[in-house]
Amino acid sequence: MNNPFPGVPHIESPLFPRLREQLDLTAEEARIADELFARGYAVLDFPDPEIDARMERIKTHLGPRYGIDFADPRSDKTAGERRVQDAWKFDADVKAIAANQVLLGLLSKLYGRRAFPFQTLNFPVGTQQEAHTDAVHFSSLPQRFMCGVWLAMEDIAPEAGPVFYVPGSHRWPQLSNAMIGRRGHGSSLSSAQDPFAEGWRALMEVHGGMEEPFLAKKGQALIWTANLLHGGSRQTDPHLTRWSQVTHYYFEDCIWYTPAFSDEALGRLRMREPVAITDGVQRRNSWLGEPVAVDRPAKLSLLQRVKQVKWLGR
Ligand SMILES: O=C(O)CCC(=O)C(=O)O
Ligand SMILES: [Fe+2]
Repeated sequence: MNNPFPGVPHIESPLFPRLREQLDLTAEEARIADELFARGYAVLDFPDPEIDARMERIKTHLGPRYGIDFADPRSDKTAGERRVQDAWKFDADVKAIAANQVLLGLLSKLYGRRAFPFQTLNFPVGTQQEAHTDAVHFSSLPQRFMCGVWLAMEDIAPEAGPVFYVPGSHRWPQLSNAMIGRRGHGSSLSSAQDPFAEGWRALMEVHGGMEEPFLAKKGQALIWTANLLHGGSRQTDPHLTRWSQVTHYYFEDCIWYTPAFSDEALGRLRMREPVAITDGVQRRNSWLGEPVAVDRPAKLSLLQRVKQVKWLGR
């Protein structure tokens, strides 16, 4: 294929209008590609004939982990645990959804590199998170080889804190520590999103960004691109559930890292070592086909730790 920008996902490429003709897309694939390119997200029916049975089994299997009384319609569903991370490790249905071959084939085609799932999150209620991009958690070099797929495991009511997205925000700059004038490497934070929140709010104001809720039907999925602003609306009725699964995907032959703890200009990256859910094997970071050694944060020596404890104790 004639593509001078192989380091940019096809659906994010400024050359997409030309590349699109070379990708051999079905009508449905072309619709999804066009929406990802123009708006940064796309909605589709989850491509699995067994999806209904899987979703019901997941609710039964994971339900007891949240400490919520799901049987009582008047109980507060938001009072318990809000998520189970990486349930694919013990739940075959969560794994099957994450590793869905049709979706993997589609993402690989639309991005131009092989997709692999590396994290699942299962939510029984809304997350009520502020607008953020996933790129600040899960970035890649080259940039934007990451996406999220959110699956509605029931019909989502407006009062249940639906997911929202900001159409077109994927075209706004991808925020980095360099842009916000902050040093990342060696810093510690409880949230990788926090340092960027002010920047996103300012972009929203200046560009008139609109948070659109996704009032999904059970079995519908939403693909969002790495730099699309999205979040969880306020859940105004705590008696409702909002069952969903999010799977995060990376693409092969990239460096994967967390921008909040990195200073790209200094070559200091908090690299990730993702395990592919498809085969349980860790993927090696690579650059133009060659492996890249992981730059792990230095472990503190015993003396340094003693000093730190003393210091904190003062
Ligand atoms: O489900 C939601 O409310 C948003 C989840 C999300 O932002 C994510 O998993 O990346
Ligand atoms: Fe997110």
